[in-house]
Amino acid sequence: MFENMVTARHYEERLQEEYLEGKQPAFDISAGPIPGELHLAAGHEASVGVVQHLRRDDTVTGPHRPHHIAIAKGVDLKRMTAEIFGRETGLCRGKGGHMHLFDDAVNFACSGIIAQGCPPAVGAALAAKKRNSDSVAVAFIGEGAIDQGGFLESLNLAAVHELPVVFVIEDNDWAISMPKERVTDVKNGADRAKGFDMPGVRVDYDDAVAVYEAAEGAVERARQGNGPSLLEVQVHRRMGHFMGDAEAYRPDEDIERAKRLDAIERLEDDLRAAGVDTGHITEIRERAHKRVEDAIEWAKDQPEPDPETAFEDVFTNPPPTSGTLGTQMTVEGGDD
Ligand SMILES: Cc1ncc(C[n+]2csc(CCOP(=O)(O)OP(=O)(O)O)c2C)c(N)n1
Ligand SMILES: [Mg+2]
Repeated sequence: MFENMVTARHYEERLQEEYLEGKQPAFDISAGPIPGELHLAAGHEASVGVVQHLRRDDTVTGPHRPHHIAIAKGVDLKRMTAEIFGRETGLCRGKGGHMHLFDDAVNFACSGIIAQGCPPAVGAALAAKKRNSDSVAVAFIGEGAIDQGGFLESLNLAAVHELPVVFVIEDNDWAISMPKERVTDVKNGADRAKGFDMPGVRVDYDDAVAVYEAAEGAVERARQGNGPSLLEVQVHRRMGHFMGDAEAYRPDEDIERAKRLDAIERLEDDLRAAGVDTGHITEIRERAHKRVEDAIEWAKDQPEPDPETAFEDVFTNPPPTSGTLGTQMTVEGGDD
């Protein structure tokens, strides 16, 4: 668990550096080796405590801030990095980017659409049940998604059919610039479970071991065929909503608090207190750093996709004259 958390943090710190390359001074979002938006999950690492209970055949769906969850689920780090860098050998041939990682080797997917991981997780759980397998599905969402129809309808369907799903809310107090209390009167997101007659547990502080322990019962309940659960974990957003977010809306003390409450440092202290020596901790950190550097180096070396393949594997009308990129596409039903 510690290695996954350290890998995720170092990975994101390195992505941050790569992302900023070439984007200054006017912040050109399309410039540099990582074009487009980038949402980092630094401060969310305690959530990996849930994933530690999972097997390869279990399904995980992540949100738009997916890296720590993907790493813990065992997504291929090299191909994930190539995807983020928009390269041909990426998980989605460089077309999905960092919010749309898909690795069927370990049953992992994520989406940039809020709460949209919930319905596919319910589908995976239904498939597991119909196949009489004991695999489970876990859907991660942010606290900003707890009023979304996709989430609420998924809870209902999972409860009615007693499906092996665990819904996990990562509560970082913010949805972009919107504080939680301005959009919902529910203080404890796990209370949403009551409306669906399923267990709901909230881990109030950002602690990976506490998350691990809270998730154990929920995953076990799903695996034994006893139905879904809801878990909320308090995490902290150490960075802006996306890279380039100046966070003018956020009080300084909230940013400082997020940086002070570091679940990785806390776990390291716990490991030391439990007798793990410094040499072992350093070895874990070095292994994680090397893995990250190898993945980034490999990804940057990969070819860019051939523009001729732009219309392959996507749901869209074909261009009016095949093979002519840059031609205006016709989209049925309007000009949006
Ligand atoms: C259905 C939908 N509505 C709006 C958006 C725009 N959007 C992107 S991230 C975000 C806020 C998400 O907040 P939260 O769920 O708390 O996740 P966090 O970013 O805090 O991790 C919104 C509204 C979207 N991607 N999908
Ligand atoms: Mg949030």
